[in-house]
Amino acid sequence: MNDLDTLVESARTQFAAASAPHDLENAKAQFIGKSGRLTELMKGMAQLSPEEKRTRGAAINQAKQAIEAALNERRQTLQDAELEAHLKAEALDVTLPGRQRGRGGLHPVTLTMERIEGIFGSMGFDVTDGPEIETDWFSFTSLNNPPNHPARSMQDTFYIDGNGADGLPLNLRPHTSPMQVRYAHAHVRRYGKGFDPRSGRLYDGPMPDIRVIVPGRTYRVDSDATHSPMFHQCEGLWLGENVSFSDLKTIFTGFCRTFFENGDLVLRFRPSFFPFTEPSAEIDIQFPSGPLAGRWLEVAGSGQVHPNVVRHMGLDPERYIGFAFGMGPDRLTMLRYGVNDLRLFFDGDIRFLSQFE
Ligand code: 2U9
Repeated sequence: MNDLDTLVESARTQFAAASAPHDLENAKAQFIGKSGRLTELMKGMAQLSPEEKRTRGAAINQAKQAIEAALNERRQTLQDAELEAHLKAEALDVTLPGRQRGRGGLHPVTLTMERIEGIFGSMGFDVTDGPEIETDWFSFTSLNNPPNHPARSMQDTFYIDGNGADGLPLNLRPHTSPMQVRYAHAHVRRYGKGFDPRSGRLYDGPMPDIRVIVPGRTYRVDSDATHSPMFHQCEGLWLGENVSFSDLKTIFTGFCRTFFENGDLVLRFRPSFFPFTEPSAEIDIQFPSGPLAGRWLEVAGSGQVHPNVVRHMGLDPERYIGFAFGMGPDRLTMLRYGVNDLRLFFDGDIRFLSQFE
């Protein structure tokens, strides 16, 4: 074996001994590279004759190729081993169930709103919603709210910078009543004094009753375990030529019994006061059995629409009469599910909310 064969053999042995890529690169430097043994041998050719240089050069080149081949082969082996170990370490259990996308659910208050809409919808009520930023006229004046009433104060109502078309500050609606006035205006324009395209004449015939509920977000300066600055309301209105307080009792009793799925539920209409209704009544319910049995629970306010409010809708209060009511879907949700802190609905804690899906 000549010196070159020995060198190649030595390289092969050392490469085989390298068990990690960086060991292999260190071993490589001993043979190929600036101060490697092959480079030393090349330098040693300086003294040889041209004939000897050719033969020796070819032999060294051959040795170099053999060493490089051994190096690449070992590199590949180590790479394969590394990949193999990697794959083994992160072995996938293909029999595990896939990661599922979490199924969303409706918020408990949304469920209540949809329930209310369904029940009143089945009784012939239209469902509508409108702006949450309102003018002074729609939120207060049209609803017969006197100029210095505390509900209009900054302690009770949120105001917005800048003024509405009436030059007065805009407010975050403290109830959904403004939308009922807006709805009534549209209804009156459409049926009351509208243009009849067939006859070309102004239409002043009988007007279908206004029958609508307005569920939505409302705002008041108030915050504790039972009040949130943003809360929900659902108000209702039925106005026509012959709508009485007893219709209110029938409608609202039917609603409560359906909502709470209890046909024996008892209602009490307790005299009260609101600027927009006269007479007015607070509505209480009583469960004959169950955890809340025997207690009177307030669920809504109601009353016969005040003549001034009827006039502000563009209708003659001598001809049109009806009732309105207002309730809090947040409170109805608390009663239905037995929740005692309103804030739980608005904290966004999925552990609480997912119970209602
Ligand atoms: C028009 C005329 C009258 C709606 C009414 C109430 C009584 C009422 C509140 C009770 C507590 C809502 O849940 S609550 O915040 N509402 O007591 N609301 S009568 O009266 C109207 C509405 C619109 C045009």
